[in-house]
Parts: sequence; C-alpha cells; structure tokens
Amino acid sequence: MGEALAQGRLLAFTGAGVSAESGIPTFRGPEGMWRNKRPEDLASPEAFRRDPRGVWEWYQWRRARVAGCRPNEAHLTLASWAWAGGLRVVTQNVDGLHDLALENMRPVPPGPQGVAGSSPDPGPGRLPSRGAPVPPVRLHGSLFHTRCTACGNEAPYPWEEGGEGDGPPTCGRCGAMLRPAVVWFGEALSPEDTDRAFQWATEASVTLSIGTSAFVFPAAQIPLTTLANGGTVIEINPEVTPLSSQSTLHIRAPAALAVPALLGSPGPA
Ligand code: BV8
Ligand code: ZN
Repeated sequence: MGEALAQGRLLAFTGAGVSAESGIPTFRGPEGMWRNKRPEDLASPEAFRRDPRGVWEWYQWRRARVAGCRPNEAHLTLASWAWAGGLRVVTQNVDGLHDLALENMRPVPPGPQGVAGSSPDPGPGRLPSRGAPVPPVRLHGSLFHTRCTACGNEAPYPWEEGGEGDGPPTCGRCGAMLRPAVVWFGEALSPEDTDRAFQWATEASVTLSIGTSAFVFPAAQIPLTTLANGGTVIEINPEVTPLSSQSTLHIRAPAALAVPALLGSPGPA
C-alpha cells in the first residue's frame, strides 16, 4: 500500500456504500433508494420520457436528501491522499461528496518563505500545498447538474429554487426541457470518462473497491481491469459481492472505519 501511495499508483473506485455513513441511502440496501422500485423504472430515458415530472421529483427528493450530508472519514482520507498525489478516485456516485472532501482537505498555502512544508502545521491529514489533486472521474454524472434534452448544454442546477411539483425546468439557451446530468440505464457513459478511468485502472498497482455492489457495468469492470494487468484489488464492503471472490483481500468493514485505518494520514510533507 505504502509503495502504491508513494508512486501515486493507488486507485480508489467507489460506490454508494462510501457515502452510507454520511447519511445517504444506498441504491440496493434495505433502506435503499430503489427499495420498492426497479432502478430501470426510475433511472432510464424511457422512464423520463414516460413521466418527466415523476422522475424529476425523485431527483429533487434525492438532491434534498444529499444536500445536508457531509463527507465522512473515508471521503476525507481519500481526499488528503489525493492532495498528496498518492491516489486518484473513480466514483459511480452522483452525490458530489468526493469533490466536497477535496475542498474540505485543501492544504494551507506555503509559509512566508513560499516553500511548501514551511507553513505552520496544517493540521491532521492536511498537507502543505503541493499542487492541485486530480479531480475524481464521476462515471455516472452529477445530481447537482442538469443537461438540456435538445442542445446538450450542461450547467450546475440551483435546485433550491425549484418548487415542489414544478417538473423539469427549461433550458436558458434554447427553451427545451432540462434533465438530470446523470447516466441512466441503457445510456452510454462519456468516452472521456471511461477512457480516463480504465487508463487509471490499468496503471494502478492497487485498486480499492469501496462500497459498491460491483454489478453495474461497465463501471464494475474497473477493479477487474487492475487484476487483469497484474495489480491488487482490496475490497472494502461489509457484505460479499460478485467481486469478493476475485479480490486479493476483502475487508468486511464500513468504509469510514476501514479507509482511514488502511491508509492513515499523509501527514506533513
Ligand atoms: C451502458 C446514475 C451501454 C443515475 C446509475 C454489461 C456491460 C455493459 C452494460 C451492461 C452490462 N450488463 C448490464 C448492462 C446494462 C446496465 C447494467 O449494468 N445493469 C445492471 C443493473 C446489471 N448498464 C448500463 O445501462 C450502463 N450503460 O451499459 O450503456 C451503451 C453503449 C452504447 C450506447 C448505448 C448504451 C449505465 C449504468 C449507469 C446507470 N446509472 N446511476 C442515478 O444515480 O440516478 S447506476 C447506480 O448504481 C448508481 O450510480 C450506483 O452508484 C450504481 C452502482 O450501485 P452501487 O454504487 O454499487 O450501490 P449499491 O446500493 O448497489 O451497493 C452499495 C454497496 O455498499 C453494497 O454492496 C453495500 O453492502 C455496501 N455498503 C453499505 N454500507 C457500506 C457499504 N460499504 C462500505 N461501507 C459502508 N458503510
Ligand atoms: Zn438547450
């Protein structure tokens, strides 16, 4: 692990379970968001075509659920190592908590001498600034962005302004209906995102598969790609998944406990 971090060849591949301890329900767990419905019934272009208002309301409900949640110790540990240049993150999640954690763990600027490391102790897990971390690849998009169904314009969505039962808003550029900027079932992922994610999975000497049921494809192919290239896969999940039997190691523990215990903190430069 230490060597992979030192070489910057550690990849964290995350699913809904990494946000469970932040209070966000997973998709398929007992308290899951899909509990009484099949994912394809809500998160698909057909569902949106059939009932745009109903699908939009479900995303508004999810935005309201997620907006009050904060990154947990798993997100923050991964973010501090990302700032240290030790790891990169590929996530299936659309909740934005990895991005928030990067902001939370932004190191303090270098000290008066202008040299990184000369600043006062930046505090636990924080590093004197060493350049910007690589942003996470968000394979399935973002809950807090919209995309125009006609001109494709993508923008952050000021969701609090959307009232109850208003249905999807319209595009400021062309007037067509907006949709959530997420990847639905049956939709292709962005080639740029998949190229980058699979390149990182190929280069990784260790991939941590954290909090995913490992059966939504092509994302679930990420840890298998590291294995196929001679790398190591460590799974962090309290439950057994289709990946468990192929993982080099399966740590059956919650992410907010296991990730800091496994990676520790980068400490000062
Ligand atoms: C596509 C965004 C082709 C929307 C989501 C083989 C190859 C290619 C495709 C397929 C294939 N087989 C089947 C398919 C089709 C399909 C698919 O995979 N179906 C599944 C149901 C079998 N895939 C697709 O449709 C993909 N597109 O293939 O396009 C194509 C090509 C060209 C042209 C046209 C089309 C698109 C898939 C993306 C779907 N969108 N989300 C939204 O969020 O609303 S998927 C959704 O599931 C979320 O993104 C989520 O992240 C993802 C995976 O779920 P998990 O994150 O793993 O969450 P889950 O609840 O399942 O599990 C949580 C885990 O955490 C559990 O194991 C639990 O034990 C654990 N846990 C709980 N607490 C903790 C914990 N772990 C650690 N700590 C804890 N505290
Ligand atoms: Zn438009």
